Formats: sequence, C-alpha cells, structure tokens
Amino acid sequence: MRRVERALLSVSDKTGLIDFARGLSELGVELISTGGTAKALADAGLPVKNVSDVTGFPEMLEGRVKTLHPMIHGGLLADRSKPEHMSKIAEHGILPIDIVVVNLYPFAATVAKPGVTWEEAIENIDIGGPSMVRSAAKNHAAVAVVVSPSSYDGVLNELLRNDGKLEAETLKRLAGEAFAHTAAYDATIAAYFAKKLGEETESILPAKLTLSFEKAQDLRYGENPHQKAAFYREAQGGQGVASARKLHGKELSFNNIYDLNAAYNLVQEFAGEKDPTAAIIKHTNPCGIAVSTTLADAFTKARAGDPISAFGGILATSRPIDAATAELITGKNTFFEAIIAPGYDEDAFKILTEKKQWGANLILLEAEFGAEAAGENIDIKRVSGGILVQTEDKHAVGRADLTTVTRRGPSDAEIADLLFAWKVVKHVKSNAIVIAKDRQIVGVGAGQMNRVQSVRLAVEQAGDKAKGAALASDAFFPFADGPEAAGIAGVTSIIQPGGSKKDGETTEMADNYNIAMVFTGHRHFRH
Ligand code: 93A
Repeated sequence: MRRVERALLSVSDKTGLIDFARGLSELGVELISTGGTAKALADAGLPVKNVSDVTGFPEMLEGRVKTLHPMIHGGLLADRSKPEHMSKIAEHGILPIDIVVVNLYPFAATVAKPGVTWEEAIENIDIGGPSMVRSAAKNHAAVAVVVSPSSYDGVLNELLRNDGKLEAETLKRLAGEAFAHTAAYDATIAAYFAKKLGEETESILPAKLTLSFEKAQDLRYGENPHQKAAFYREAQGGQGVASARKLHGKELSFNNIYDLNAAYNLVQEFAGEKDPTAAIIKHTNPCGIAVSTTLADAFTKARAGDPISAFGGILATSRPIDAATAELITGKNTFFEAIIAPGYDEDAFKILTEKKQWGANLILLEAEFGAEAAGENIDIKRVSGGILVQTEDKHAVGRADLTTVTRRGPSDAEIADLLFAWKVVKHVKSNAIVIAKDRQIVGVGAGQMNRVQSVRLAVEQAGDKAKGAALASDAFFPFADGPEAAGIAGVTSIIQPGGSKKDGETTEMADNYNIAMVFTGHRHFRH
C-alpha cells in the first residue's frame, strides 16, 4: 500500500476512537467521518471532514444513507494497480481512501435488551457500515480495514514503525477479520429473524437453523494437547458460564470451561435455596455437593462426599466465598483448579490466591447465579454431518409430583433427601445413581453401561453412609438387582421415574428391604 493519506472513521462503539484518530492525524492522515463520529472527533479538537462534504449529499433518511455513495465506494474499491481505475476516479474527483475504521450498529446488544421492539431491531441493522467494510476488505491490497478497537494500537504502532504503511500480511489479516465480522453480524440478524419467525409459529426448532457465535478467546488446545480449540460465546450475549468474569489465575483451558459449566449448572439448580450450596465437579460429574446453614459447612460436606476425587476438581458455590470457607478450600491435602462463585470477600480472595503451590494459578470466576435465561434455551450435540438440537432439560419435581409405589411411604426427612438427590442426578452422566443424606451427596455412580454397576459404585463410595440414605436413579430400573444392591447397603428410600416392564419386581424387592420408593414419571438421561 501507499503511505496512508486518508482515513474514513464511522463507529458506533467509540471506545479508543479519539486516541487512535489522534495518532492518525499526527501522522498527517486526513480524517473523514460520519455524523456522530465526526462530532466526537471535532469535540476532541481533531481536524475532521464530514462525509457529506465529500459526497456532496446530506446524510439522509434518518442516517440510513450516509456513506452509500460512489465518492466513498469509488475511493475504497479503485484498484490502485490499474491505471484505468485511477484515471476513472480522478475524472470524477474521487480521492482514494486508505484506511477504514468501522464498527457496526449494535444489533446483538439491541436484540438482547428486554422488551426490544421489532422496529428497533430493524433500525439497528447496519447497511452502510458493512458495505464499507466489505469494499475495503475486497481491496485489501491497498486499503486497511479496522473493525475492532482492540486492533487500534497494533495498527497505529505498525504505521509509526513503518513510515505510515502497513505490511501486506497485516492488510490481509485485517481483511479476514473484517469478513468474519460482517459474516457474524449477518448471522446474528438471520438468527434473530429465525427466532422471531419461530416464535410466531410457536416453534423454537425452525426448518432452517442459523446459529451465531463470536470467538471469546483462543484456547491453548482442546480436550487434548494435539487438538486446536477456541471458546465461542453466543453472539446475542451468552449467559451462564459464558458471561462469567475471570478475576484471577492461569489461562482457562478447554476442560476447565467445560467443567466450570457443569459446576455452574448444578449449583444453579440450588440458587433458590435459603441455605448456601457448594459443589465439586470432576470430568463434568459432581463428586460432592451439599447444602448447609453456612457455606463453610456446605463445602466441608461437599468435599467429604468423595475427598479423593475432589482433589484437582472445580468448585462452585451459590454464595460469595467468605474467609472461613477459603481457609477450608486451601486446607491440608486439598487442590482445586478453579472456582466459580457469585463473589469473593476480600479476605477470602487473599487466602485463596496466596495459597502456596497452587494459589497463584487458581482460577477464580465470578458469575451471577439465580438469573434465569430469558426464553427457552436449546441444547446442542454434535454428530458427524449435523447437530442434534433439543430444548434444555429443565424439568423439576416437587413433593406433590411423587407417587409412592411401596408399602411404606417416605418420611418427611426421606422426602427432603429424595428431592435433593433427584436434583443432583439430573447433572450426572447416565446411567446415573446418586445417594444422599441430610442434604449431602455420599455416593455417586456415573456413566456406566448398566444401571446395577452404577448402584454398586455409589454404594461402595457411600460405605456406611448409605445406611438410612436416599437413592436417586436418573431412569427406571430395568431389573430388581439395582434396588437389591441398594437395600443390602442400607438405603431406605429410592426415587426413580418408573415405567419399566419389571416395575412390579423392583417394587417387591424394595418392599423386601422396607425401602420407601417413589416414582417421578420423568427421567433425566444425560449421555
Ligand atoms: O444507516 S446505515 O446503514 N447507512 C449508512 O450509509 C452508514 N454509513 C455508516 N449506517 C451507516 N453507517 C454506520 O453508522 C457505521 O457502521 C457506524 O456504526 C455508524 C456511525 O454513525 P455515527 O458516526 O453517526 O455515530
């Protein structure tokens, strides 16, 4: 490219604009700009020419037509290596533009606002901005296109270093980012239309599904070091773990984010409880979770559920971490990779981050718990050549939904444990078995290919604590061997969906052990 002489700036997000424009101006670059951007530059005392002075047309139709003009697009698209292009623009008095700084009307942020109207959304579809971005990106051999404030410093430094020019490599990279930016922008608009049309036909699973995500960060690698990976956030403002703020610690890994998500979703289930909850996750499965009157006690009980597995785990809590809990988290023989919590008391933050050996690396995330995502969310699973889409598993049961099938009905204390275990079992890989007592998980059997094996693992983990405990099974028992293993271990109540051909035999087995068994009528597969 030639030395940059003329820049067109037109940005909705004015972050970093003034410093960048001042840098360009100091390099002797002429600044051309649209209404609001021009005003911001002029207010900062920078010399700026209005687009309307370049086009000879006023901005019109409430700003819908500002830069859509041959005086602008001729200056962007003329191929500098073709004499006929250059003489043509000269004939019409069009001057080449060397750098375009544009970011678009905030469509994603607009449609994420509660109660946004259709008209408001439509008005926020940027036409002129993407047109300039695409013109400049097509002609990247001669024109630099900057679509993100995060690129301002790098571009300015290169111009300063490089006699007011950018390397061909840089121009190509900026063009690639620009096309990705407009592609994501259009995908967000298409997704909004699809969602609205879907809403009108009362379906969230439209015939054509356009999903739009924006890269939140590159990751060092995927599930394994030989896999490339990145984290993408929903373009319409991702909630949950995607909106968590990182306060401290080493770089998040692919597996960290996956496990933090599992931990967040599990604790989210208990966000409405009057007492605090602590949960420890390993490989997306809970190895401990407890609700108690203090967070410190909830943590102690969560860890006691399976202290061996808790080592190296991910911790989530429903309340801000206090100093007492932080002391326990950093106690003897503990090690945690990451914590996600609604906040950290000042003392707690110090205790956690100053822990010898692993405090400096410990990842601390802050997230909002209890906020329900608006509307119905979809769950996506990748298969080769396509995706499987379903609504999220949000089903919940209360006391009134339980049907007792055994001779003995559960006591109040047993019902409390059964409902607690039922909430947790939904978050365990199938075949899933959870054993709970006094709002504490004492045994988990996860991801086995037969149900009785999961029961065996859970009761082995629980040991003596299985006596008098409640057991939840995410799907029905196909045979009576599961309840038999539970009965032998001393379990006294069972919650399960029911619906097997052999429910009769299973119920008889439960009766043999004086177990109180209830059916929910709903299962919680999680494969
Ligand atoms: O309404 S538009 O699609 N029509 C245009 O001709 C146009 N030119 C620039 N929107 C247009 N823009 C956008 O205006 C830019 O993409 C940018 O987001 C915004 C900057 O406006 P202002 O400088 O008035 O704040």
